[in-house]
Parts: sequence; structure tokens; C-alpha cells
Amino acid sequence: MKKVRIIDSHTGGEPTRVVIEGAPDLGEGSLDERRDVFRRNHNAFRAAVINEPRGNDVLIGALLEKPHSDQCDHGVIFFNNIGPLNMCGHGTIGLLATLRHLGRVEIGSHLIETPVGIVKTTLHNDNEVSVRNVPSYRAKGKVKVKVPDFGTVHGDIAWGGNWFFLVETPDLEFSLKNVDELTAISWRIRRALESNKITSPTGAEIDHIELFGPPAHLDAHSKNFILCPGGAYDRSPCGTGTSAKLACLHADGKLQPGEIWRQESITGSIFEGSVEIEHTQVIPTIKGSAFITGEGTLLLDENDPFCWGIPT
Ligand code: PYC
Repeated sequence: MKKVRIIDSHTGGEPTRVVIEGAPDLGEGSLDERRDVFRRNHNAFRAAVINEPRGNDVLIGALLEKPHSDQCDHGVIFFNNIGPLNMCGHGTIGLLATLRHLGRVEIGSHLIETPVGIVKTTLHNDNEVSVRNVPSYRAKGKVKVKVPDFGTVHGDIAWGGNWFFLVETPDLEFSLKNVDELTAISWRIRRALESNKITSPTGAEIDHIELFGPPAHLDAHSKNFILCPGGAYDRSPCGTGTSAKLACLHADGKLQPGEIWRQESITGSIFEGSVEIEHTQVIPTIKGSAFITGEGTLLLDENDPFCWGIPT
């Protein structure tokens, strides 16, 4: 029986499961090489940890890795119900809460290496964590897409550590009651991007769709709904999605360095964001809180027909 030790947390309602023991050995390469090894050779392990019956489509997993860069304190590879992710903002906040729970980090700053770059995290003394993310940018603005059974939308293609298509849809109802409709529309937009061969500048799939509407909280600037690559919606405002939004706001002249943007999620949780400019690049910082929800050991019994998860 294989044993995998995990710590679960949530960040603004979005769960993170950090594997602290029992993960596969991904070698000594760079974090993006190790992510590719994980994708190629350990898909069954990924599914066993994240998918039903042990997990669910909403969970984001995190493998704690030795960093490749000697500047960094820790390395991490995030993954979801269909494969590895490039980066994950809410997951990085959950990772810091987990490391604090384990007594492995103290209040202060810690550099974390991800497959797409180094992020600087700051653990505050009130459960809050700031993540100074990788450089973020809008690759293309106002991209026109005809979406069957919805209409024509104009969206921004932006990078915040993952690829996003950001669309203002103020006429939709941004409430938990309306999640099915928001999900259906987001899927239609994603399919329309695919069928129109609209990709990132490097040809990568734009696999996160982000819709924006008016906030419910008085002190928030906007509310979002994010459809993640595997079909679940983000319960948090999404760290990489908020970073992409901040980059677009800055490109439009609507957010100056140091100004605060409060991004509300569909569940009502809030990330606070701002940007700074370094060598002409936009560097977003997002701040949110995470709470530990569980610790335990997963048991992987090869005789169990669903040992490696129910395929999604
Ligand atoms: O917080 O960056 C994020 C994220 C990506 C997917 C789910 N959450």
C-alpha cells in the first residue's frame, strides 16, 4: 500500500492539497523540466491525489520540490484534475499557509520557484500571504470572437502565470445561483477560441476563461468568474487570473503602480492586487488568506479498481 501525506487548505474558498511525502521523484532538472516529467510519467499519481474518489474536480494539488535555483527556499509544481499547471496564485498562498503549519517558514519573505519563474511570497502575521508574481502582460486586446448561442464578445488575451481570455460581461448575474449559466457561457467562449484557432502568441491554448461583472462588496472593484481548464470554476478570485487582469488594467491606463485593486470572486472572497514596473515589465502582487482544513495520509491500494482515480 503506497502512502501519500497531504495537507489541505483553502484560499478564498478554493482548495489546495500539498503533497508533503510520497510524491514521485522528478529528478534534479529545472522546475519546468520536472513538470514535464510529472506530466509524461506520473499522470496516474496526479489523478490518484486529485480526482475522485479521494479528491474532486475543484482541488488543486501541489508537489513540494527542492528548488533548482539556489536563491529559492522551496520549489512547487501545481496540478489539477487534468494535468499540471504553470503557476497557481491561490495555491501559492495555500502552500505558504501549509509550510507555516508545518513550522517550515516564519513570518517574512520566501522565494518560491515555479515552472514559469520565481515568485516572492511574504507571510504576514494574520494568515495573509502576498505573492509577487511572475511578470504579467496583455498579449492582445479587444479580440473579437463570435460565440454560438451567446453573441459576439471582445476579450483580452493575457498572461498572469497561466493564459486567460478576459471578457467584461456586466449583464450576466454574478451569483453562486447562476454558476451553471456562467460555466456554460465560459465553455462556449473557450470552444469558440479553439474553433477560431485563437491561441497565445506562442500557440499555447488559452485554457482559462475569466468573466467580469459588478462587485457585490462595497470595497471591491469588480467580481469575476473563472472557468479552469478541467471544467471547475475557481472559488477564489484566482491569483494568476487577477494578475492577468491587473496587467490589462495597467495597459489601459486604469491602474497606476501602487494603486490597490480589490478583485472579488464568485463566492465573495477578495484578493487585493497592485502592480509595480520593473525594467518595463508589469509585476503584479496579490494578497489573500489561506486556512488549513485537514492533514492526512492517502492510501493507494493497487487492488482498488479506482486506486488511480476515476478518469475525468
Ligand atoms: O489562483 O492562480 C490561481 C489559480 C489557477 C487555477 C486555480 N487557481
